[in-house]
Amino acid sequence: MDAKQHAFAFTEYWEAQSGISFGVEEVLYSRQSEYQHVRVLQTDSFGRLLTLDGLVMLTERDEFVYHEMISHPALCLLKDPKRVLVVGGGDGGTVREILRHQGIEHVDLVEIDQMVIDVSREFFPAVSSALDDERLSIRVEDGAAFVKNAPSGHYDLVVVDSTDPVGFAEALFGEDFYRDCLRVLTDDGIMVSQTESPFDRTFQESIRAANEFLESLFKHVELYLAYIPTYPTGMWSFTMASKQLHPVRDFDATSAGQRLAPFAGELGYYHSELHRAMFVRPAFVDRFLGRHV
Ligand code: AG3
Repeated sequence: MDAKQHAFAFTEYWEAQSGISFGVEEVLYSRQSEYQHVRVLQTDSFGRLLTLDGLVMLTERDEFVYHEMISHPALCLLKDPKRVLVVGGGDGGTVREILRHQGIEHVDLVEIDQMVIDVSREFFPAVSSALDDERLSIRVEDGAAFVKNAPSGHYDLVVVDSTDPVGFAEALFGEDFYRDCLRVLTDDGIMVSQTESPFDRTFQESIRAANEFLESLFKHVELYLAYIPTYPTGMWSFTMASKQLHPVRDFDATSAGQRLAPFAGELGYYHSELHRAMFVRPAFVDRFLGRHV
């Protein structure tokens, strides 16, 4: 096979010399913002790639997995969600999914870095397509500070679409932040956070600790998995923390199917039958969470 030669390969290193590489056909954008280095690369395999400080945030080809899976499970579990807060996620992929739900009245998107929003609008039109929706308010500020000052009992759902727990994003995996999330949620509200890869040794301990702390605050805490080829190790986790509804036992697949019906054909990953299955975790994941199997 004739491999096309590219100027260089971009690699996100997971540890030492191991990672995932992409052939780069063109560097479309590369600039330092106030917070991080923002890059857009045209790859040979996954379309355009957005990186922040050298970490893969999204690619055109597999972003649907992450954005559907961080949004729809909780929205389909909730009885009648109306108000949602998204912390991070300035690229707009998460709000695009949330705003597909007709019952949603208002979404607050709190992104710390204006450059992420601007770059997504310019280079990822299919990801940022809902950023001008009239039900959306965009605030460019620190997410942890925003939640601290937000009114109690206001949101049905808080989605934490953050980068890795290092530097300024570390607060979004911390106890104070989780306490504030609990407070701003309605009585049966839900928080969903991206929680890294269970295979990745760098974050295993912080994810386990975060899970344990959430269990002291919320009635139900359940981690679920999705397969995201361009994130470290390809196996990714999300954590759902719920004040009332059990993520699996209170899930009604029939009403979820009806809720999804108007746009089910546009979804590539999540569907009502997947919901229960995604909470069934491999043994090593349950073990690291301290759940006995
Ligand atoms: N949020 C980033 C998930 C963390 C990826 N980590 C990594 N590549 N090391 C994705 C933003 C998409 N809205």
